[in-house]
Amino acid sequence: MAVISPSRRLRRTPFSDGVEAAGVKAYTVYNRMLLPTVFESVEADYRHLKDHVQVWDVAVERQVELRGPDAGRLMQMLTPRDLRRMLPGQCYYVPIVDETGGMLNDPVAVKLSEDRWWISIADSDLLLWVKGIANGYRLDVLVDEPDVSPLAVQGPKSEDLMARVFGDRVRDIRFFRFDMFQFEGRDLAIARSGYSKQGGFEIYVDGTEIGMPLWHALFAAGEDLNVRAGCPNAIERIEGGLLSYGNDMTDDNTPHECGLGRFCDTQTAIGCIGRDALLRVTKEGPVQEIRPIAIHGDAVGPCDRPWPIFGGGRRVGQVTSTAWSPDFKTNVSIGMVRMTHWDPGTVLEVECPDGMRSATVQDGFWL
Ligand code: THG
Repeated sequence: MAVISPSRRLRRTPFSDGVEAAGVKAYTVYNRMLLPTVFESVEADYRHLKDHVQVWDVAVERQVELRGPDAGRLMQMLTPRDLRRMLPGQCYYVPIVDETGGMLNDPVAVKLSEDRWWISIADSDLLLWVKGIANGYRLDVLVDEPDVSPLAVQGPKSEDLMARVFGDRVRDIRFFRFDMFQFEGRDLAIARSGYSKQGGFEIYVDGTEIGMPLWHALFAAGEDLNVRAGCPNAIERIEGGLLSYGNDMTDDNTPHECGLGRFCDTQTAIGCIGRDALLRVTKEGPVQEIRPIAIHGDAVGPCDRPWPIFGGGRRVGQVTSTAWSPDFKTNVSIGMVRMTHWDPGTVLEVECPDGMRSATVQDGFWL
């Protein structure tokens, strides 16, 4: 593969200097920004993530900030998850849907106060949709992208590393909650969250200037913990069933098809723009749903286009993410499967680049 040409459109992050010094080997583009994908190798990064602690430049998780008296009302217009009981200090994983109930994004909503929210977005231009809604409905709210860049600290030793830099109070942060901490005199929100199942934190770095100082402080404090630069790991996130917007689902899918029905309260999410559509399509339940699928045989390459799934000679779905798992000794994958073939144990055929392979619907993700 060729390299990516640098340009202003392809944004660097506050941590890009550190990422380069750490020897990044590959990037992807996410929200028009660089996202590292490989440091040593995907397999070596995976092993290190599961055994030690990594610092991830996930600045690509851009924030859409809502500020003003109508911020809460606007937030509820965007999602079918009922936000009425959400308190400042909480984070919610929220499907965002359009007027047809199609998924526009699957961000983490961060409630800073009653009238200030961050929407920590996956890879789609959500800012434009949110600005359109705010202006079209003449809401009293400011919508913009602040200079806030998440830095994730992930892995089994992440709590010890974070305590060294921010104090023992980080140990008290509960899952999907955040609290405020100081670094070099600046206030930072730190949440117990992150795009891995290994445990960890996300630091919402407010201001590009403190990006590299914080990066260096984490590495200096974690030398004896074997801290390394890392990134969301393809193998680990498929094993854990963490979905990737644009890969595993698009605006053609409802949250229910994506297995995100547990994050929808469509009856009570009054004001949600996709509510009527979702009430209609969810009455009978989805006819296809995301499933963990083991693809048999030796390691298949990464899935860069949907791979058709067949059952009984008919097309019954598609595989959208794959990786060879060293721990489970199989190709772990995520696919969308029609209801006639989605039961655990169902044997399928997947059209992989190197030919047809047999595959089995799993009864859960691998974690
Ligand atoms: N953190 C933050 N922003 C993000 C991501 C993140 N934006 C982009 C992307 N990741 C959004 N997608 C996800 C997908 C899964 C999760 C978070 C964001 C996730 N899911 C957990 C799970 O499924 O087990 C927990 C969900 C819950 O119980 O609430 O963490 O990672 N800031």
